[in-house]
Amino acid sequence: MPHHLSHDEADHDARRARQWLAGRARGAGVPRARLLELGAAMTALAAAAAEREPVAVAPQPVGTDPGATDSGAPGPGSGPAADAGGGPSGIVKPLPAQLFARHDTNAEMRWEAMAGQGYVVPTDRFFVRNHTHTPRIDTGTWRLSLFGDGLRGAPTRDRPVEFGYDDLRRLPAERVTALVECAGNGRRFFAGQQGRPTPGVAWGLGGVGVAHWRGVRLAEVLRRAGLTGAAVDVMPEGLDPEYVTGGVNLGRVRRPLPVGKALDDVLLAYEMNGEPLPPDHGHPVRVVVPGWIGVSSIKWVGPVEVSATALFSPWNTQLYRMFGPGYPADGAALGAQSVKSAFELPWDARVPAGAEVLLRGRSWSGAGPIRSVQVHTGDGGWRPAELVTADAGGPWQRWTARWRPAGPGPVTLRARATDATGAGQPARARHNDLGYLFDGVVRHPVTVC
Ligand SMILES: Nc1nc2c(c(=O)[nH]1)N[C@H]1C(S)=C(S)[C@@H](COP(=O)(O)O)O[C@H]1N2
Ligand SMILES: [Mo]
Repeated sequence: MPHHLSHDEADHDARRARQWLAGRARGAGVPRARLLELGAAMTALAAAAAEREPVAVAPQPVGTDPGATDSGAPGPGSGPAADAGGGPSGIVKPLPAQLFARHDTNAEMRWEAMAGQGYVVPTDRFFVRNHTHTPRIDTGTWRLSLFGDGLRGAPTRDRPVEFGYDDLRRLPAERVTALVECAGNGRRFFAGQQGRPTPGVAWGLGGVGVAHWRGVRLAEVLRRAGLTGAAVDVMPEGLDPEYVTGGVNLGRVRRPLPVGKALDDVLLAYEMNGEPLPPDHGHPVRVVVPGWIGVSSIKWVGPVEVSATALFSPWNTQLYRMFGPGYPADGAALGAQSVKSAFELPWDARVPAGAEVLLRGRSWSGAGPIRSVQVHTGDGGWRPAELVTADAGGPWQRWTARWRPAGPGPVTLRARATDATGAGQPARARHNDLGYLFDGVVRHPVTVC
């Protein structure tokens, strides 16, 4: 399960941004002036959120995604208590409170739901990140439609090269174990630990999961569709509803990939953990882009543009970029996911005094395998955790640490990891206005009793 890092997303995005600003590319989706206004609106929302929100780490945070309200989804206030029936989230699978924390149209995995589980996250507890809602798509009428001037004969969006579901299933299949993580995972700790709330879904650490994916390589399909040497970018687009945020319709969820990455390790997945892809995770087919931020892995993929010129979408220009003090006015590209560590324990877990307990957790990084993990149990400083050797080189790393809590009372547990590139976890994450890529050490409260 090696990491694939042959194409650096940050470099790609920075280069594309320069071309876009120089007016050499097309298709940003939203006029530049409008994007700047939208940026100002989001900054204003961040400021409003900062005034409104008390600085607290609650077991069930309420989402503050400004977009969810505009897109017809339930707004703030429709927390777990208000819509416990299942419908309003727009998510199809059951969301029992012991497995998920709900944030409007999204569902966060509770880390205690991974206690006693194996390497992958079972599908019933895999997090769901939906900009709008899960669409129901019939495999019989579904088509993957490729078009653009990077393909032989330059097929158009109206007359694309099509593949049906059965066509894809007849092509050579591949299996990959890959991690999908939202770039906003850990966002609520910018508020809860650092006193600076940001807009966006208020994820704890559960906006991440690892699954076995099976499907056909995007490379295989691109070649059969007539890929030419002129192709530069490939942009898959979802069939879920258009996303409206801040009063702007950003269109369907889509994000370009450089053709090099598209030909390398990107999968068109039709199975997750050995079953047909379930509705919430992209049925019938989704893109899986190993090593890249979650939004690259487009669910319910339909159209795929293959272009001889650079492509842009709001998801790589105005959203999913680092903005704020210390970043360029046009934002900085998001690279690989940051290093994170989580205990497989409830928030505010109760732990018996006097007996030895085995703490379990996982650490991961988008930039490479985890090399070492340390834990801190409130007494005696940092010490090494024991790594599960079978996981070496994989997309995440399980670990354990023995602990004999002394007396009754509150304790703060901490874990921090270092990846193969040497990247670690600072005590405090560097701030950015939209709250991406939190990498700080999370302070996990437990009570010894
Ligand atoms: N079509 C479409 N694809 C999408 C999204 C979406 O809302 N629509 N969300 C993206 C984001 S932001 C993430 S983090 C991942 C989440 O995948 P999951 O819901 O299967 O966990 O899907 C990505 N693909
Ligand atoms: Mo995401």
